[in-house]
Amino acid sequence: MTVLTGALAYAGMPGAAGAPNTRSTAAVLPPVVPQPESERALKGPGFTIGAETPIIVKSSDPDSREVGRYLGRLLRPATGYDLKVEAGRRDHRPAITLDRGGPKSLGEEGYTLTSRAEGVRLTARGAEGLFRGIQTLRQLLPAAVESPTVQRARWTVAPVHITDKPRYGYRSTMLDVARRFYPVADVKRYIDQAAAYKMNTLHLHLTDDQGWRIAIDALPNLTKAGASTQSGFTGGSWFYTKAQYQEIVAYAKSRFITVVPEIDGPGHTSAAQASVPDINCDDKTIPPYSGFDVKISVVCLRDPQHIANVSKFLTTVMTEVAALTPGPYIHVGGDEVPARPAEEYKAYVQAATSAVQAQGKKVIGWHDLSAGTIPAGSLMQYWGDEDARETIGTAEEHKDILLARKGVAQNASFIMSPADRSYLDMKYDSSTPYGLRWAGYVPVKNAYDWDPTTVTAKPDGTSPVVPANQIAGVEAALWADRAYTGSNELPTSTSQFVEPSVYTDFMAFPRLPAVAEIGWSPKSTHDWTRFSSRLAAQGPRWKAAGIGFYAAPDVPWANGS
Ligand code: TNX
Repeated sequence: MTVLTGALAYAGMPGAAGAPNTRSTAAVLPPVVPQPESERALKGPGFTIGAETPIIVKSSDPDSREVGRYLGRLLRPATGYDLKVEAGRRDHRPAITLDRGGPKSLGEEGYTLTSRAEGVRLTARGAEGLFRGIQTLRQLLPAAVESPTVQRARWTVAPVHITDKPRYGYRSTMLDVARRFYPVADVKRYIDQAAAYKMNTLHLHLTDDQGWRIAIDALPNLTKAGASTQSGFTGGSWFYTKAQYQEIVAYAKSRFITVVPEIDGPGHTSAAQASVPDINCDDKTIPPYSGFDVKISVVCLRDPQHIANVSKFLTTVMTEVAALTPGPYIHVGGDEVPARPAEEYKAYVQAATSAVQAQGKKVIGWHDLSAGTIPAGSLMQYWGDEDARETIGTAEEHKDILLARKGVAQNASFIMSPADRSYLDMKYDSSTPYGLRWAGYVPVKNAYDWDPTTVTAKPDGTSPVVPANQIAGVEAALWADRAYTGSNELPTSTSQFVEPSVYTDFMAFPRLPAVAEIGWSPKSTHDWTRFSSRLAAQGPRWKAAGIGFYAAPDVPWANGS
C-alpha cells in the first residue's frame, strides 16, 4: 500500500507551502478527510472547472448517470454553473469524467481520482465508488464550493492522484429521533453531512421510553399515545408516516447510505407500553413518558401468555418495518434493562430475533443481546468504555467484556461504538452546553485517537476480546437525552431546547469526521497531528455550508476560521 507519497506537508499545516492552488515548489497535499489510502501531489496547475465543463459519464448505467447529475447539483449553488451531464464518448475537451471501468481491486466503494490541467478523471467499479470519490473531489476545491449562494472563486481542483478504498465496510452514524424528534428535513441534512465523510449507514433509533416514531398500521395507538411525547415535551404527534420513512430511506439510498431502523427492547419501551396494553403484566397501558431517565421500563415477560403477547407485538412491528426497509439489517436494541431474571431477557432475544429473521433480515443488537442466543450473521454493537477495558484478563471482568466474549463465541461480528470515543452526545469539555458525561468528556482528540481492534483489548493493546476479523466497522452515535442548553441540570423550560440541527451540528462537528476517518482510512495513516491539521482545513468548508460546528480548542484552526 502506498501511503502519502510525495507528502511533505498538508496545505494549511504550520510550515506548509500555502493553499493547494498556490504555486510552489514543494509537493503539498490537499487536506482530505478521511485520509485517502494513497495520495500523490502532481506537478502542474490542476484542473479549473468552468461554466462549459462537461460532466462525462462513461457508462450507460442509470445509477452512474444519476451520480453525475448529483455532482452537477452539488457544484451548482456556489459556482452558479449548470454543468451538463453527457454520455461517455471519445473526446478531447477538458472535462470531469466519471468512469466505471475501474479495477476489481477497488471493491464497491473504492475509486481513483486524477486531477490535471486537462481534466479530472474519477474511476470506480460502479456508482457507489464514484459517489465516494465525489466526496473527495469536493474537498479538492476551494472551501467556498460548499456555499449555498454563488461565490466568486477560481474553481481549481488541486492537482493530485488518489487511490482509495475503505478499511471497514460498515461505517455508521446514529440519530436518536426518539428522545428528540427530527423532522424529515433535519434527517436529510444529517444524511448529507455523514455522506460527505463517506459514512455508509444511518442507524435510526426509532423507539424509546420517550417516543415511538414510526407508523405501524396494525397498531395505530403506537403513534397516538406513543408518539405524543419527547424528552421534555408532551401533547404532540411526533412520528414518521410510512411515506416519510420511505422518503428518508430513498434519500439515504441516493447518498449510498443504508438505513438501519432500531426497535429497542425489552427495555426503553415506555412508549410501546403506553400504547399496547397486553405487553404489560396487568394488561393496562402506562402513561406516556416525557422524562430524562434510562432503565425505567421493561415489557412483561413473566409468564408464557405475556411472552406470546410480546412475540406477537414484535412480529407485527418487524413485519411492517421490514417491508419499508430495503437494507439487510434491523436493530433490535437490547440495552439497559432493569434487573430481571436472565430467562426473561433470553425470551425477548428469542422473540425479537425470530421476528426479524422471519422477514429475511439480519439482526443487529447492542452487545447486551449476546446474553441470549443470537442468529448466525448477527452484528453486535459494542458500547463499553475504558472502565470495561481495564478489567480485561482480571478475575472480575466488566459485564460489557463478558458479554462481548459471549458475542464472539456466537460468531457475531462487531460494530465498535465505544462510548468514551464515539458517543457524540458526550460533552467535549465542561463548557459544552448540551449532552452527558457518564463516559467522560470526549474532546476531538479522544474521538480520533482510538482503534477498533483495541476497543476490547487490555489498555496496553494486547489480548483483544473481539478478534480483528470479527470487526465489521464503527458507529458514531448521537443520543439526544440532553439536547438542550444547561444540560448539567434537567431543563426547567422548553425554551432551553435547540433545533435538532443546532444540536447535531455542534455535537457531530468535528467529531463525526473523526470517527468516519477511523472507519475509512488505513490504520497506517493514523496520526493525530496530521489529522487535526486536515480537520482544521474543514472549518472554512463548514462555515461556508452553514454548519454550526464547535471550534474545539484541540484543533489548530487557521486564523479567522
Ligand atoms: C446509554 S448506549 C444508552 C442510551 C442513552 C445513552 C446516553 C445505550 C445502548 N444506551 O439509552 O441515550 O447512554 O449517552
